[in-house]
Amino acid sequence: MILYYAPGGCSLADHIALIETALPYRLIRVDRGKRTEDGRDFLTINPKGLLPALELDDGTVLTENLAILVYIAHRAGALLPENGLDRWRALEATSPQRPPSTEAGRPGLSRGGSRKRPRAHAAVPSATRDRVPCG
Ligand SMILES: N[C@@H](CCC(=O)N[C@@H](CS)C(=O)NCC(=O)O)C(=O)O
Repeated sequence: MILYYAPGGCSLADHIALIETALPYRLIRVDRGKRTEDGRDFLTINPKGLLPALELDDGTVLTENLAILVYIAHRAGALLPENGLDRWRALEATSPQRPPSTEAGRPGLSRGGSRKRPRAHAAVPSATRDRVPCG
């Protein structure tokens, strides 16, 4: 799988989920001009132009953070309980995630990331935190 990401954006949640589940993946960074680090027009990958996007091994591209997070959890059989209130609480906790920059009223893909949200940052297990280059 390939996670298209930008530093400090909502793709960080998917990156953490990939690390936590130990599924194989690689990262491709997308810049503000919607160009991938390997020189492609990101709009050919996600015509909505938004991150995150997850490219599956067969080339299918999933978009929308919640869908991607549930896909990763389903694929790994981890992170999201199958039944019970814990399942709905996990989705409840996931839904409001958004880039810190939009919380401040500015558009996404800006810098700052989890440094502006020390409590959220602290909630990420340190072993995972140390491996995330985009937070
Ligand atoms: N509904 C989308 C929203 C994604 C979104 O807003 N992504 C931001 C980064 S966190 C983005 O790509 N912004 C770039 C832009 O607005 O051009 C989702 O949940 O995945």
